[in-house]
Amino acid sequence: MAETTRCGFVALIGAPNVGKSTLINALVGAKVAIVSHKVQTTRALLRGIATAGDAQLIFIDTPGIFAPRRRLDRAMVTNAWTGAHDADIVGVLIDAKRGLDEETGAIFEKVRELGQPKLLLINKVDLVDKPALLALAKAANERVSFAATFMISALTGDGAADVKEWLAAHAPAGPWHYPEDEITDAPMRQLAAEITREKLYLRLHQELPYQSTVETDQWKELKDGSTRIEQTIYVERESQRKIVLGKGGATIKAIGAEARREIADMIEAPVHLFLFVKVRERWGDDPERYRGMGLEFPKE
Ligand SMILES: Nc1nc2c(ncn2[C@@H]2O[C@H](COP(=O)(O)OP(=O)(O)OP(=O)(O)O)[C@@H](O)[C@H]2O)c(=O)[nH]1
Ligand SMILES: [Mg+2]
Repeated sequence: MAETTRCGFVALIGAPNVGKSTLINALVGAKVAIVSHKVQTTRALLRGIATAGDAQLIFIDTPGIFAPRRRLDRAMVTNAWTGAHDADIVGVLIDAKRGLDEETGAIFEKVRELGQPKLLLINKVDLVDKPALLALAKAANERVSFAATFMISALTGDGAADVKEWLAAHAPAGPWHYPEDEITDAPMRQLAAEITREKLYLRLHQELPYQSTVETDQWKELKDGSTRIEQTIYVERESQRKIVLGKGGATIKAIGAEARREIADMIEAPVHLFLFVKVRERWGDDPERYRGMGLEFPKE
């Protein structure tokens, strides 16, 4: 068996918001990574696992790469490059509409130094005309030597099967790393916290810049088959806490209801979700919070 199987680690990297997490979900065929229209949604590395023929493909979702300013930014960007360095193949996503802007150019400079085969994935092709796409593919390939270029729409799933097929053919030979039916390596507690963070982002994208984080504090399977989950949403200021709670607690209630529904779907059991909101000034400088997110705490 081991002689015929293949197994490849594929990191997906790119600027914030280009659609890396959306693509992971399309490739895996299930939602494993949270997605939002805000930049810097993904924080830690998350693996989504797919199979294609005799190949197991382990996709690594990474935080968007940008010029970091704050401590949390630095942790995220370092994390993204770590994901790229550890992979067998690197998929570089660009946003077809944004094209080769300065941020993408800076990423290309560093991508060039990576030794692994690199794939160019031009995403969001549903938003642009074909001639523009061809020009973009040409310009990108002049700057980095990509092993192949794919035009895809992670949102509609267009082109995802071709990407998978290419990766399956180019993954190194070897035994599978995960059981056949596994779709992610992230623990349920972490996925559940991410789901709540996604609902928070989707509901409060204007009011709440991304200074919030969610942790699962308690996870208890009850005798009646339901699961009791307690989570804490950390914000940095009292004013943000008020926003998350909303008038008469309406906002937190709505976030809780949406998160509860999705978590229940994921674990296929009824869920009682209790959300708490705590102000933790400068949680972005608190090592304890980084552990919860699966990030290294940068010294400065
Ligand atoms: N029109 C269109 N929108 C897309 C496509 N792929 C992703 N998006 C949207 O782009 C936004 C960002 O998607 P994400 O998957 O969260 O992007 P990301 O690269 O993981 O972002 P970060 O984690 O913040 O770095 C979301 O609103 C997606 O719905 C696509 O193919 N077409
Ligand atoms: Mg993401």
